[in-house]
Parts: sequence; C-alpha cells; structure tokens
Amino acid sequence: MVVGTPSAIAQQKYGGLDRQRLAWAYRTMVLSRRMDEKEIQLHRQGHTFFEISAAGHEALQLAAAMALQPGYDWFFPYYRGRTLALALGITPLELLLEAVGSAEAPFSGGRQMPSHWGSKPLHIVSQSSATGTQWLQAVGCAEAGVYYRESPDARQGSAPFAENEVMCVTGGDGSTSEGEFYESLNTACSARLPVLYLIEDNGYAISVPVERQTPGGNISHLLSGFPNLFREEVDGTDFLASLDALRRAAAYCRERRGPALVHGHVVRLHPHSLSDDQKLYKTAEELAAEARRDPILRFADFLLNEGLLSQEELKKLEQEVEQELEEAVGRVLKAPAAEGRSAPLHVYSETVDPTSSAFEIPPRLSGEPTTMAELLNACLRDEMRRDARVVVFGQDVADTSHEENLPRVKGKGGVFKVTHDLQREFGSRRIFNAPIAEANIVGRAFGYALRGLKPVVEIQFIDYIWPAMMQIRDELAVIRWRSIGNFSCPVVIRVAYGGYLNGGGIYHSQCGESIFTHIPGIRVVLPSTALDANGLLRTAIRCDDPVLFLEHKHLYRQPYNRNPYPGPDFMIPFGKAHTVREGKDMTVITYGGVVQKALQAAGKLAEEGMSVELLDLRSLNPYDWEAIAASVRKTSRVLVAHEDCLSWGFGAEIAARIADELFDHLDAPVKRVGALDTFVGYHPNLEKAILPQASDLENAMRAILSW
Ligand SMILES: Cc1ncc(C[n+]2csc(CCOP(=O)(O)OP(=O)(O)O)c2C)c(N)n1
Ligand SMILES: [Mg+2]
Repeated sequence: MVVGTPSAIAQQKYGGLDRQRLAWAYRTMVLSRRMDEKEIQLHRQGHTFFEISAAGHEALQLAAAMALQPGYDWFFPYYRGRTLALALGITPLELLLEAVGSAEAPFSGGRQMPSHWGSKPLHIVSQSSATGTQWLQAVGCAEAGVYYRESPDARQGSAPFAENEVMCVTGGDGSTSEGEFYESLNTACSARLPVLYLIEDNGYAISVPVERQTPGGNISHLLSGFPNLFREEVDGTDFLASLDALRRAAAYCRERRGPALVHGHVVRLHPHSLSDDQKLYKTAEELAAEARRDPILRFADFLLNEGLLSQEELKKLEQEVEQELEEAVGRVLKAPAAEGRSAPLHVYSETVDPTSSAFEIPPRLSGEPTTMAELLNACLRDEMRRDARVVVFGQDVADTSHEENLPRVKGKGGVFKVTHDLQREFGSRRIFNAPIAEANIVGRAFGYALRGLKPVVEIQFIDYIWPAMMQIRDELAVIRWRSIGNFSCPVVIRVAYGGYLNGGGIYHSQCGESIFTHIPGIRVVLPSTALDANGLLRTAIRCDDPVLFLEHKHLYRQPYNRNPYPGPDFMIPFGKAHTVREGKDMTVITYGGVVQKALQAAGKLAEEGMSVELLDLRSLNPYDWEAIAASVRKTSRVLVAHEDCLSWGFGAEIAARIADELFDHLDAPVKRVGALDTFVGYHPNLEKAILPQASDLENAMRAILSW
C-alpha cells in the first residue's frame, strides 16, 4: 500500500548499494544481534541490571538509518533501537558502558537503563522509557526547524537547522495506542511537517497482541483518513524492501509534502525484556514461525543466493564482530561504576542560576498602576521583542487564527486576555493557537526547546493540565538529569489556577502546586502582585530550567495588587520571599491568593496590638528558606497557609522543615491553614466553606498567639 505519490527514486539493483555497503549492512545487523546476546550474558554474570533487545527488528532499523543522515536529520528512537543507534554511529563501547551503568557511560552516566541512548552530534535525542512521548517531541522538533528557516533572527550558534531535514520517530505497535500518537498526527498532518514515523510492528506489546491495541489490527490502514500523510506498509524483516519504503517516505518528507508513516512488520525474537518469558503467551508454533522470519538469516540467504558474498566472507564478518565485541567488553568491565555522589548533578542548569544576583534587576517604574494581567502581557511583549526565539502557543492565545481578519476584529488573546494583541506585533508564526490537547502543547514545546527556542506555552486552566503530566513529569523535568546535561528543555508553562471566583466550581478552581513542587527538575513560581508577576515571568523566560508559572485567576484584575510598569529589564530572582509586612509576634508564611487574606487578618490583629510578620514566598521551588528561618527565629511562632487542600500540601513540607531545623526557636506548635480536603464547590456558600478565608487565618493566628 502506497498512499500519495512519492518522488521517483531510481529503482536500482540492491537499492544502489554496492557489495561493500551490503557487507557493512550485514555486519551491522550481526553486531546488533551479538550485542543483544552479549548483554544477556553479561546480565547473567551480574555485570548489568537490565536488557532489552532489538532481535528481529534489525533490518528495518538499519534501513531507517541508511535512508537518513545522522547529524542532519533528527532521531527520536525508542528502547528497541539498538541497530538504528549502531548504524547511525554510536559505538558498541558506548552502548556497553551504558549497559553496565558506568560513570563513563557517555549518554547517561549510569542513570538510564541500557538502550536509552542519545547523542547530540548525531541528533539522537535522549529518550525516556515512556511509550509514546516521543511522537509529539518529534513534531515540535520539526516545527522548530520550520521556525528557524523562516525566522533568521532566531538563529544562534552554528547551523540550528538543515534544509530538508527530516525527524525520524520510531515506536512499537503498542505505543500507537497512546493518545499522544494521534495528538502528534493532528499537528504533523495539519502543518505538513517533515516527520517520518517508523512503526516497528512486532505484533505484540509485551504480551498483548496488536489486534487488542489497534482497531482492525493494522495501524497504517487505520490512518487512511489523515490528510497529507504518506503511508507505506512493508515487510520489515526484508532489508532492501524496507530501505526502499523508507527512502520513499524520507523523500516525501524532504519535499515538504507532509509527514510519512512506514509500517514495518517485524518479529520480536527475544522476550519483551529480560523480565519477560514469552513462552507464557506465545505457542511453540508461533515462536518457530517468527524464528523463520529472522531478518539476519533472510539477508544472509539473499547475499549468498545473489552471489554477493560467500559463506566464508560472511563468517569472516561475524568473526570480526566477535573480536570487536570482545575488545569492547574487556574495556567496559574495567570501567569505573557510577558513583552515588554524582546523583545530585544536572537536576537543574549548572550554568544559569535563577536565584543569583544576575536576575536581580530593579524596576524603573512608569505610568499608572495596572493589573497583573496587563503586566504579564507587557512582560511577554518585552521578551518577544528582545529575543526572536520566544514563541507563544496554547489554546486561544492568538487574537485570531484567521490572520486576515486581524484588522477587523479586536482579538481574543487568551481567555484571560494575557496574550492579547501580541499577534498584531509579532505575527502568527510567533504566537498561535494549539488544539485542545494539553500533551500536544507541552510535548511540542519540548521539541522547540530542545533546539534552542524558548517556548512560553499556556495551559488554559490547571484543572486541565493533567493530560500533559507525562510530558511534564517524565520528559521536561527529567531530560537534563537523564542525559547528564547533554540535553535540556527549558520550557515556560504559564497556567491559570486557583479559586475565590464565586462560581468557579470543581473544574475551574484547582490549585495543585505541591504536585509539581514534588517533581525535581522543574521550577514552580507563583506571584501574588502585578509587579512580581512581571519580574518573575521575565526570570522564568531568561532562565535555563523548565518553569511552571502559576497565575492566580482571582488576582489577574484585583484593585489591590496593581503596580506601574517596571520597564523591560526588571527581574526578580527565584527563591526570594517578599516581606509583605514586618512584625515581631508571629510569622505567617503564604503565597498566591491567600496573601491578601492573611494581610486582612494581620490588620485586624494589629488593631489589638499584635504584630504579625507576613512572608509571600513568590516561588515554591526554590523557596526562600533563609527568609523563613530568619523570621521564625525572630518571632518564634509560625503559621503556614495556602489555598490548596491542607493534607499533603506545600505547607506540610515547610512545617516539617521548621520542626526539624528550628525547633529550638519555637514557642508554639507550627500551625497550618489550607482548604478542606474536598473539591471546590460551585455555590459561593460551598466555596466559602471549602477555601481558607481571612477569618480562618485570623482564628489560627489567635490560637498561635495564645500559646
Ligand atoms: C506509558 C507507558 N506505559 C507502559 C509502559 C510499560 N511498557 C513498556 S514497553 C511496553 C509495550 C510496548 O509495546 P510496543 O509499543 O509494541 O513496542 P515493543 O516493545 O513491542 O517493541 C509497555 C506496556 C511504558 N514503558 N510506558
Ligand atoms: Mg510491539
């Protein structure tokens, strides 16, 4: 089945490969297979801790590598991609160093399981174990290339893109069941992106057969309705047929006709991984039939039958492989193991410290005080003017997707208008709407950031961030750590959150900050005033870590938190609390929507002569422990208050640390105020009972002061 008309590729004999190249192809497949077998042996001997095999997939992967170009095209492989990696230029020594988890393992320093490689010079992106996150990342990577081509101002450093580059993304039959697969096709097909999907269909996802994954059992048939998508089905155990198919697909992508999907039927000759026993769910007949389709045996037969290589020549190649492997194993077994003390490295950027004085630039105030929404908008405008790499996308963020209508409409610019009017200045290439698919937004942003762009994406409500959680938790937060700093994706995710709305209900009032502060590798920032929002967003955009930037909906347009415009350079470092009011009798630590409530309560107590110190943390990861400790040492009494549910909340962490490190300074128990452990109800009576009110804070303060 071929859909679309690929450009004519000369049908030369043996795919135009000469004897030498065919011999190299055979050797590479054998090397891959023998490495799998060797790693299984090393596992039995206790030298490695996991193994996952490419056996049966070799021909298809080799064909992909030969149809494309390392260091020019981009590769998002999955964990079964050993032959692809070897054929693109990763060495057996490098793979084995990863397998034993050596400190010298070049891609992960012993952090990743074997078969999760990534090489910057070869454009092989560090991969996770999650099935299906790679699809959207490849799409974002392709968009970044298009962006660079069309926006010369954004190019920095050497050759950030290549003409006609192709993103090759691979995955198994099972991983096409993930929603993100379809979310990626949505954008790749709509924007005709040069993404080459290679589906390595071995008929199983661990023990689940393909007909239980894919309606009709055939993914390329299923996708027949997707516009602009080239599709071709091929016997992936036949090397030359696979090479032909992949070359046609690559040509289609290079000609910018759209994405292409090659559906290769392969066999999984080994169990899913060393933790699996496939005899438990495959019959002996099935296993024998798979063995007969072994791509290496098929290729050897072909080479012999065509008289291209003799039996002796094949043997000689196999012996060469054996020797190369033995040498590599000998070196690897002497290599130093990963050391525990390396663990903290590369969680965050090691070169850009957003808590440093470099991010402390004072405001130059001008004009009348204005709202948080306005000053966020001003910051985005300033940063987009300053740096052509800043790209904004999300649901409804554009003024209109019909650009030609811009002169005739006022423009949407976000459901809270934070991005209003930016499209008019910066155009639809730099600020545009995304489909209602949160993983799509974050997964694509990953691909943009990977290539040095600065995506500032919007998730419309935190209540709906959860489809993006896999991309946030397993990808954005981890990529720097898992690749020992070789790759990073410093995306800014702006998210509207919070209640106190009188009618927000369950699905427009959530907080959830502690879910994200619990993830290492991601900064969490949460301003309560217009000025802080402006300065902290600028720091978020200029820093080198992924940032979750939480914007409280109730605070977007309050009269009490307005400020004048602070100029285009104003920045506030992360991890610096703001002392909202000074006091000596007790400390209240809070942030976001509760700051104002705490201020009201403190004002009441002040009328009775009690003096409360109020800290607004402003950023939660990192948070300002010095300011907390200094204040608690001064007042000896402390309340931690937040809008999110009380139990397992951010306050629990702060309270525990105070109890641990400041016990000697306390004159009263550490108290917490938070929402009831329920959801936020629609009727104002419910919301009032559920979310912390100024009176709740006042009562807690009185209780602490009465000790
Ligand atoms: C999101 C996610 N869910 C579950 C798993 C556990 N898991 C690892 S591989 C796998 C099967 C994948 O099958 P397929 O995509 O067909 O690839 P194959 O291993 O057959 O090459 C599963 C369920 C995972 N790694 N990621
Ligand atoms: Mg499979």
